[in-house]
Amino acid sequence: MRDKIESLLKEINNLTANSKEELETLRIHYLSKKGEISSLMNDFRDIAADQKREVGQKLNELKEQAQDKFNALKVKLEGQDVSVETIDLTRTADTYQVGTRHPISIVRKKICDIFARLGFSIAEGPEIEDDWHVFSSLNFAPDHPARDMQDTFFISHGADILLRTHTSSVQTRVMEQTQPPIRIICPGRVYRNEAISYRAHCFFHQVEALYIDRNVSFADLKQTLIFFAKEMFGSDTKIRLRPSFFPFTEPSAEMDISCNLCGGKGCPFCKHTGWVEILGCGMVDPNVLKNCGIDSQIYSGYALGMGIERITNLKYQVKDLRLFSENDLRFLRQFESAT
Ligand code: 2NM
Repeated sequence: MRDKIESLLKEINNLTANSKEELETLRIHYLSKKGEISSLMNDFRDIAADQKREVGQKLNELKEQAQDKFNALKVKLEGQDVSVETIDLTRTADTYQVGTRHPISIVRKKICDIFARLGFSIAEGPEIEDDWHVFSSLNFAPDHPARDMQDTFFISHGADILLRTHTSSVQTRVMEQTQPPIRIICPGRVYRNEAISYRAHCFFHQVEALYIDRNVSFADLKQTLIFFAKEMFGSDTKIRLRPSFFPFTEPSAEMDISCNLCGGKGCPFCKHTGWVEILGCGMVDPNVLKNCGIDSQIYSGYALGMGIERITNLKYQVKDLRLFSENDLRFLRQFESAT
């Protein structure tokens, strides 16, 4: 029996296998229930008692070595065998499912970047505001319709706490806290009490710009508007200003750009006028400067405000405002390649 164990040990040490099938044949031959080692285990019962200890040890050694050898051959085969290789190093990598920027964020960033290049810095403030910062300081008359519950969301009526209806309230806060020169843009969400439809929502997004210094004139405003329009909509873009009215500016104007769909020739989008309205602007009313502690004898300024949704519609022809707040992935994924 000892000789048999010795010769098996030698045999097993010299084993090789070139395929999984070969290896399996070897496993059956040596390690299965009816294999060589099992049959030696059976013979072991008949061994003389005084030899059991020594032969038993040898037998265990053989079994362990056979198992180790088998495992080693298996590892070696799997490392070489291309048919079981699961990684194809020549394959194109999977694409990552990255998120997309929201169209409002894309356009807000573009607007802010243009003004940043003119030296404007970003200012932000609270969405929950008080009457002073949203209306009174900005020269809104006590009976102005915007103060009506029909138009504004009030949080507490007595204390005059409300949701801001424009980001001008941020500019009030900056004017109260800093002396000119002031050159800021205020992006943010604003709220108005409107019935929701494809063309109106109870919240939307604005960017407002404010520039106050000595000798700021309407000509400065106009140059800024021309620069902005060309940067935003392309260098062929024309602008036109129409007289308008806002409580916080005098004089006030609304700006149209040549329709960027038809190039000004006239199409259904611009109602065949060749122009589309994109923002309001004007020279800051001296009353507003006074209310915020700025000497209107020394300083003057211009301000302008635009709805981001409006600009986004122009750039991307979104037909229904509600798409901006529904988080429908079929809509949002269309902006995958935009920055
Ligand atoms: C607009 C149109 C015209 C505006 C005015 C001010 C402030 F605070 F300086 F008085 N901020 N923004 C303004 C002026 C906003 O939005 C259509």
